[in-house]
Amino acid sequence: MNNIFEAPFVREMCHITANMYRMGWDERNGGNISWILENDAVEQYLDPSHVLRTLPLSFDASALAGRYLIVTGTGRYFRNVERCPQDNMGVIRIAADGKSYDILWGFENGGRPTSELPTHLMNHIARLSVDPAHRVVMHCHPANTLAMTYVHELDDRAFTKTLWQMCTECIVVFPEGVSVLPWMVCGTNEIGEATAEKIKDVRVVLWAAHGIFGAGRDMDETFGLIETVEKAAEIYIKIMNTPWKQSITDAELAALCKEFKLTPRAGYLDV
Ligand code: 2HA
Ligand code: ZN
Repeated sequence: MNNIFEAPFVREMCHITANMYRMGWDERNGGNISWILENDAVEQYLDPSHVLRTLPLSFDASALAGRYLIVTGTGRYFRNVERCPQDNMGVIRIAADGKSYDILWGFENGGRPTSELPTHLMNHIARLSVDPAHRVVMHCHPANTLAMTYVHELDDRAFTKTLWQMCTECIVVFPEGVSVLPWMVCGTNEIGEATAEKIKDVRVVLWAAHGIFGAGRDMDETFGLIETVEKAAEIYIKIMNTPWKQSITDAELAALCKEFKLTPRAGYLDV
């Protein structure tokens, strides 16, 4: 068996959590990540019959039966993942009946997976139903995105269009737009279900006054999505109290999509 501390998926989680902390997106224990891993990649490092603990799930996760995920820990700080991976994250496997999960590695010293595990698993199921290559769900609290949810209307189309106008790259990075949920209690099945409903059509769902959920096929795509939304929100916050002399028009956004051979969300551009 190979040394799990050298596994590419453990190294990548260390790297990404450290980066997210330095971006200022994950104060204290804020934020969580889960990543669906390929079985043969995991089984080079872990004995699949060596289960440390089994914990219940409060909803049906059978669509992920037998899948392994690496997940950050509840109450744990992104700041600490790199120097102590085994305390601050772990590898789980969803049970065949989808009603519980096994912990195979990590979550040492009383750790457990993130409080947002139901939302993560529901989002994985929703994204896999529309994109079989989907693998990563990432949640964090970027300041400008949060700030924007206080001052901008929370309509999906209006919010998306403002973000698209803030940087030329936005419509290229998320042509399907973003979705926004009103404030809700976090860590519950209800917020998980509401997010999963929205994330079938987009890869970014914003939680008003809380944070962002991003989904993607790998870490780079998911991190890049969040980074782009946060950059656009930062520009919006910088200019929102200044009269605009010009912006990017819908015709210009449509021209960008044509050039990059992308289809923007139907009905969002007035062209
Ligand atoms: O504390 O970010 O949404 C972790 C969270 C909960
Ligand atoms: Zn949060």
